[in-house]
Amino acid sequence: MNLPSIGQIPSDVVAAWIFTIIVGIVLLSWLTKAKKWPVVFEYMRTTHHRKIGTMYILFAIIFFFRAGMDAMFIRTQLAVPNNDFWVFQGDKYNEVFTTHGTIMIFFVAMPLLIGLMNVAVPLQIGANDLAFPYLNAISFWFFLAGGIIFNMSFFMNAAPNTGWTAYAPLSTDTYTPGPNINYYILGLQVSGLGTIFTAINMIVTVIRLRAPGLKLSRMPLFPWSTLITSSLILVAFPVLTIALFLLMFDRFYGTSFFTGEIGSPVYWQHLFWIFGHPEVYILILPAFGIFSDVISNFSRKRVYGYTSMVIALALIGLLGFMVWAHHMFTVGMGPLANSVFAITTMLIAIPTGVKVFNWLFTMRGGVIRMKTPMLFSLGFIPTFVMGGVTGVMLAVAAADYQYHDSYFVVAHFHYTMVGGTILGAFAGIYYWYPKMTGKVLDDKLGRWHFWLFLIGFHLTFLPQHFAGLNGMPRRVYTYSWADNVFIFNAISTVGAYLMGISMLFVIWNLYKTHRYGKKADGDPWDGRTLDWSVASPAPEHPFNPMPKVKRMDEFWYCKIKNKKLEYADDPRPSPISVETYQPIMLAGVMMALSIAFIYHWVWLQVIFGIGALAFLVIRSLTDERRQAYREEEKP
Ligand code: HEM
Ligand SMILES: [Cu+2]
Repeated sequence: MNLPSIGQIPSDVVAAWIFTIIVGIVLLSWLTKAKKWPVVFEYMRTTHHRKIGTMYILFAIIFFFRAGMDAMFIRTQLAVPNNDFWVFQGDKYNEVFTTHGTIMIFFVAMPLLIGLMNVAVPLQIGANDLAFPYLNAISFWFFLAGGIIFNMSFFMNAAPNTGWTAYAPLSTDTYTPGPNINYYILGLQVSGLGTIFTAINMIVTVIRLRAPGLKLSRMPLFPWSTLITSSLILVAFPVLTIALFLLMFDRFYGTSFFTGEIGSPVYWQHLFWIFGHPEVYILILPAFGIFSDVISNFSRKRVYGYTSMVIALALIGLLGFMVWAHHMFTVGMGPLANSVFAITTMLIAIPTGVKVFNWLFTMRGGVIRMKTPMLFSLGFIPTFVMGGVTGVMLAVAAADYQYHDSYFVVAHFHYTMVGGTILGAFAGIYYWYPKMTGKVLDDKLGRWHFWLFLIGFHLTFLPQHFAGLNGMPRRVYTYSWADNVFIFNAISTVGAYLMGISMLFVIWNLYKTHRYGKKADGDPWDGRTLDWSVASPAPEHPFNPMPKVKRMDEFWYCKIKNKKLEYADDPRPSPISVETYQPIMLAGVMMALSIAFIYHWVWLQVIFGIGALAFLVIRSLTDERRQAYREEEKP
């Protein structure tokens, strides 16, 4: 047991405690005064896809502010040479970039996209809910439990400090003996399990629950990207699970998978990147799906080259699994392996290029409306193209010896992750916000958000290419005047603050919209797909009666022909949503179990382990569907 004792705790942790306690008290008293507790309890026991999706997005935004603060600290420390900002030097700096990267990937980008899938996919395919609503609630609470476990580390002054990749041997107990990396392992393990469940849920939903007549070849592109992404998750995440288990065994039980005579740190790199590379496609493909639907909607045209769009999605997904070692050109795999991985990596540019041209052709000759979701989509195209170009540069194995672990890489992946995933998530949030809450976000404030964010983004990350080319390594907390990178870092820091300011417009927008915004009708964007044929916010049982689909964008063609959607007379029985506290309780048990592992409290491991299994048994013995299906099957 090595809990920190008062007196050795650095001032940033103390500040965080004080801040959190004050915010907690304010929040609790507001909930009580505004009589919001019934709403809280309703969301705690819900299994409804829209409510769960909304919670995913809400907590992802909270984590976005948390990891964004980390980014601000990093950038402030790096603003000028030889800087000494607050405590963020040395190992503290390692902690900050580690929590920043890990939280952004696992607890911001992933839940933003999964949240949007939850809200939109069932509505777009004419399903009344996901295939397994109960499992969906488990997924969500596991994500939140994992996020809380990971973030707790900071409050216990034990934040993980080996980078989001947790490279061995640094991450083994020889070099990082404290509980820090245990938080990383258990946090990702619990949330990863939730992600795997979501993938299963999405695949079954898209395959089984489409409205009658909505063939796969007529399905909008966001559900398509969800289907393909979920398949990637099902292959990639179990690899992460296994890698984390092996690392845990090395740390806890004295095995040596990643060190010693037989084990090797390079094994960790292979396992991590066999997961990690597909992971970046898991983050980008749903964003591609969102952009396709948004661009087609706001150009009043059906998406150009639909079939090639689907094939490109699938090809990117497939190639994504064949390129992981481009992260390892410098570990000494030899020229043959390096060449193979270089070539497969470059091949991905082809389907990606197809998609970019299809988006441009979709707009060509269209009636374009510049609403906020469309702005984010338009901002994405050139940004992502730049990220793609630097990606191909990095794929040149010989050149990568120069770029590797420099700020050039940092610039590259932020161009793809922020310029792709985050812009996509913003586009999706502004687009589907009426479906979540029944209100349309203010367009003017949305524009402010967009322009400040986009300008801030390029100011932040464009100069980092040059800092990298000038030799600035990533993961360093200071540099000197002689390094010739001051001006790039200074601009970068200004840009980061601009991005920070842009997020204040989101808060203002949420406040303004809910205080003064009017109620939206079901179809505020003059949409094409089935999600816009139901009320806003989406009701609990939206497709009753069930529409019948005879072509792509059926809803749109019915509108322009002034006809009503036709209805099917023999729809499939719908999944049954229940109200239950079991998922949140199970997630609580998983959290307690994780803490027992993090601090090696064996008795608690046994008790909470049994507790978790008990939930499995209880769930195996209940089946709320039996009764309901029997009702629906009656003639
Ligand atoms: C919002 C503005 C952001 C700023 C100003 C920012 C800034 C930075 C900086 C300066 C680093 C390098 C730290 C170092 O190597 O010393 C970094 C690392 C990283 N960032 Fe960001 N970032 C931002 C957003 C994001 C987002 C949205 C994501 C992912 C979706 C992300 C993912 C990462 C990852 C994975 C790392 C690598 C961490 C590591 O080296 O272990 N960042 N960020
Ligand atoms: Cu990669």
